[in-house]
Amino acid sequence: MVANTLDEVIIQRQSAFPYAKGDLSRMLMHIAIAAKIVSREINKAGIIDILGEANNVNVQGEEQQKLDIYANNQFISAIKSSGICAGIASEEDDDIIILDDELSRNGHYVVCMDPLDGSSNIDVNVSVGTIFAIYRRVTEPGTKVQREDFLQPGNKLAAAGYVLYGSSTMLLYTTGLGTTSFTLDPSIGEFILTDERMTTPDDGKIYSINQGNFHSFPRGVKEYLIYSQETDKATNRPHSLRYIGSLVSDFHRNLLKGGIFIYPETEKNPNGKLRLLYECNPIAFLAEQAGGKATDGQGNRILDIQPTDIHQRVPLYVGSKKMVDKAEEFNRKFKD
Ligand code: P6P
Repeated sequence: MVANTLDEVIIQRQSAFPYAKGDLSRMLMHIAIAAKIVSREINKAGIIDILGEANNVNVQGEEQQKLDIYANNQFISAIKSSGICAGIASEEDDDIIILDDELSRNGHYVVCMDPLDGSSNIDVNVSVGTIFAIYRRVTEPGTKVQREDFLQPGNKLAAAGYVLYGSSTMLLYTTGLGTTSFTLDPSIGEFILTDERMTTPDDGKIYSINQGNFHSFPRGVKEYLIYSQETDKATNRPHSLRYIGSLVSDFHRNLLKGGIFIYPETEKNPNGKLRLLYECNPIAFLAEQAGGKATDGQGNRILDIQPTDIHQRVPLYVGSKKMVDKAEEFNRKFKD
């Protein structure tokens, strides 16, 4: 049987898409094209002069890496060429990007994206990722998009996904009908179906958090980490801390093996570090669609949070349902 490519799966499922005019299909295919181009550049970054810092600082106050800018440009042009996206909110751009050509202005969708998340890891050859979230616009097609088109809760998402540039390049997406994964076969330039409907374990032994911030964590998080390091009588071993400082990589490992990723409030980031629109929401959507859970640690479902700013940050507790519940139990018990 011929292996299913991303395009084949998207088209086969098109009938299951709401508003199945093929728009969303086309958008996902264009995102996949940009992913292949960025993957090629990342995989030869050590050879060509594209590593290192671009002597620029983005809206987050973070040093922009040359590949950050390259990836941002590739995804913007690929999404724009789909002709159905009217605007983009990117981690790399202060404000929304209004696509105001005739075709785009009539587009029914907007995209929120982190074009290259974890990019500070590029120079040390640690996996990085692209994260995207697709909404139907709420303003009238034919007009310029407004910020309200982007400030929608994650429960309104039409689709979301990520590309993981790791030992292999993988693409995961969901339209609310389960989380599906593909692996790039660079020899034919196709994303090949890997898992039609992913399910994440209900429980696990892996916790992912930047332990270096321990002293500034809320009391409940500290107590949960102490609990996680105690030997589990059933298995006679404690949990394992796995953290490589690249959200997509840390999340993807836990999605497959079972685990929890936590980025809570810290002194430096009192609302957590990760951005709601283009990191937490898409990751939460993928997690829930694979049977996992994603909250802000205080019982609020990430996908129900009403955004107020395109670069808004929220605390993120995401992964195996029982582990998220356990961490929240400690937050309730040890409220600061
Ligand atoms: P810290 C990368 O910069 C990122 O946005 C995520 O990919 C990652 O999970 C997090 O920040 C790491 O942050 O504070 O632990 O270095």
